[in-house]
Amino acid sequence: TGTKQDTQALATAAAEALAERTATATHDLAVVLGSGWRPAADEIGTGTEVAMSDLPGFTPPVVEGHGGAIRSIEVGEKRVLLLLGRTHRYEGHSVGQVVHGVRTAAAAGCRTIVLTNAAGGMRQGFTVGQPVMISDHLNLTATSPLIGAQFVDLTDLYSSRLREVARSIDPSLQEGVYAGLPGPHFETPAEIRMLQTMGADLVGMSTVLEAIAARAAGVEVFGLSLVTNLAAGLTGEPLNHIEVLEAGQRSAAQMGKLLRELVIRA
Ligand code: GMP
Repeated sequence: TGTKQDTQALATAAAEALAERTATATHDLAVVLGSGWRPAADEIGTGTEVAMSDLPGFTPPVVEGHGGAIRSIEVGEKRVLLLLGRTHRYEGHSVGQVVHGVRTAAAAGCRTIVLTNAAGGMRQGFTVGQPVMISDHLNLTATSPLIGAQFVDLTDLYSSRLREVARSIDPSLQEGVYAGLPGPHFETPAEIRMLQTMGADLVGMSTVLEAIAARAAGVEVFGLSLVTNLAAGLTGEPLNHIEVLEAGQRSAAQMGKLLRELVIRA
């Protein structure tokens, strides 16, 4: 993963390259679009796009549905970085690579980050296609981006202020606890029952490490899951990634509008 200085230097180099390529010295806010969220990008805005592979420290994602570009856009008064595609541990990448996008956004000046993801819903009443704000998480990846080492407080990691802002846009928005697992396999039904007992409402394979890295960098975090499927064992149907991407497609326009409004008011 490299030392703290190395990872910081790499993020700074990526931010500098990004500033040059987008002709924008600093950005205010970043949005990471997770599995299936890519179709929502154009609803948020269009602008100059830079391939992640052209920036220092980025690894092109290998899983379908995860792009690999950063778009610079203006939304209202804000200069926004849209990260189209993210790096996951299950692709064989290091924790440092997984959080490099977040560290780059912080180095580019972003004080706020919106982390979106596709997740399995575990709470009674959750339906496919429903957006759920993340109120807190269970980091079950058995690792941390801060190894090396830093003690960091994670109280109110998912900003209650930003959740309030989102509720002012859509008062019907629910919130829940996200369990972040390493993947790449989906859970067994027994694991889902365990996670429910542990207090989780949503389950996925991303976000938690990025949220921790963002907090360590002093960046305010908003997390938004799209329930793309009900978690393993809840419907009797097998799970697959295609279903996850299709659920994203169907909700893209609605999710894009919500994100755009959130970015304006954040
Ligand atoms: O389809 C897999 C992708 O979507 C991964 O990147 C996961 O983060 C996310 N995902 C969607 N539904 C689920 C689920 O039920 N369980 C887990 N672990 N990940 C899910």
